[in-house]
Amino acid sequence: LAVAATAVFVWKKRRRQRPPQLKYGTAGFRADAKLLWVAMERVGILAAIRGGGKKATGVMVTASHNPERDNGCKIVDTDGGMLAEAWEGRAEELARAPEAEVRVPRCDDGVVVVGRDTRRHSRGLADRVKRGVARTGARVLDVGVVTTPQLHHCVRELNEGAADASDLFGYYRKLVEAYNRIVPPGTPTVELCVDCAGGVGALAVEKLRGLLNGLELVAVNRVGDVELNRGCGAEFVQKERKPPRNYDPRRRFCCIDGDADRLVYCYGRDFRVLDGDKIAALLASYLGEYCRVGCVQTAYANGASTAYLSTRVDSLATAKTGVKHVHAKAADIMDVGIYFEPNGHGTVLFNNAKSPPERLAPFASLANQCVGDAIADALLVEAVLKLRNWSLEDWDAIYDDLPSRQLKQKIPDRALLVPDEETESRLLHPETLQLAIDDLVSKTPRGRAFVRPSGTEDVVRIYAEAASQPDADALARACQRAVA
Ligand code: NG1
Ligand code: ZN
Repeated sequence: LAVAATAVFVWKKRRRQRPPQLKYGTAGFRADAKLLWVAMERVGILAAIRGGGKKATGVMVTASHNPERDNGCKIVDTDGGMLAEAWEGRAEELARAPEAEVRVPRCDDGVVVVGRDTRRHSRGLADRVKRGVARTGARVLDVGVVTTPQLHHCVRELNEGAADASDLFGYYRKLVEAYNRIVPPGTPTVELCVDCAGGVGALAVEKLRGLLNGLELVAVNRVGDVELNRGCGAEFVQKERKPPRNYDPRRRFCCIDGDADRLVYCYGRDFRVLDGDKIAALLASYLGEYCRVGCVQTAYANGASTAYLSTRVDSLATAKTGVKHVHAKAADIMDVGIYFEPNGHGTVLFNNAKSPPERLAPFASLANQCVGDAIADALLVEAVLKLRNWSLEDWDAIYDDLPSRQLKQKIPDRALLVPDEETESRLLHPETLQLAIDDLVSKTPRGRAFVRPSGTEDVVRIYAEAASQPDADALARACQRAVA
């Protein structure tokens, strides 16, 4: 009896315990995988509730470009996009609540599509999500190891009436057909090495091999070749400006991240990086010849790209950091809204999807309309380069990046830094820190700098650009000292 009583006591205590107080950040919950077990089950419940017992929603278990030890999830809304911001608070409440306080409604006719990346703990965490979904009575559609954009695609397809999108056949067919409509057969073949960061993107690259006119994709840094996102992938290359592992300057290279929603290109022995800003510029300059184009950037966009775009697009806007913010603005701008964060996350939205100009129709099916998709974006870039008959050097030469530097600084409580709501490029608090940054900027030729708390890592991000690299480095370091 005493043993049973102890067991009941322990069980009751556990039910009253608060799980880790996670924050729904820039792109969902993200933390050390060990902290996520409870949250994942709650996320399953929330996703089912969001579907309202009728529609499909999705949960992708991934921590994207973060180190292997981290994990997280991205909740996919009924339209195939990211979870509506208004629901983030509810997701937080549910993830943080003691078990005894969780009320689980019935969502019998809903479907939650569950996918995961290649991390060791992703399968177990996805099982937790499934358990949460099952508690609501909704059906789980497990699509296994997929890229984040593939999961978004599945959700959208299901809600648009597809019987089953889980084999991804429709996803690949759409890409191949659209690309091959732009690039005719018989076009001389270009080889493109895709640095897959040791992640799931390699599976998609393999699927497309041999199917694209004039383009042979080669997966480099496949699952198991390297540790996920370490010394390779889009985040490493864009932030560190260093060649990824297994880089070969004689071959054409692009780099994607751990869940294949970011893309940057790189080339040469002097290692030049063509980032998301340059992808946006390439696509805007081409599409702008046929329709009215708008672009959305974040404060991290290189000043030279902003100057280039400002004279070439019909509308240019700045949004807060994070895809959900740039995506929303791009969906509301001109016929075609292009957004790319410098880190390579972006896409082209065809806002009058019913009637894009004839010539652009295949671009409208190639570009992922839900979220940034590294694989689709690489095909867009390759198609435009072929149409223009441009090399990577030609593309790179459209403008010269201003020298810039990004740093991170860990502080005891990054929530003390409150940026402005509009673009997150100024601090409202602490005012003294913003004044110190203003002072440093004013002393730097062509200087620009800002700091903001990251929404995906426990750090403060520091960005600086200036007329010369030493000046950009010095400005970034001085801001870092001011933050620390
Ligand atoms: P945070 O950690 O909030 O800066 C990062 C990226 C965003 C976005 C999200 C989601 C930078 C400077 N920030 O957000 O652009 O991609 O991750 O993945 O690259
Ligand atoms: Zn990613």
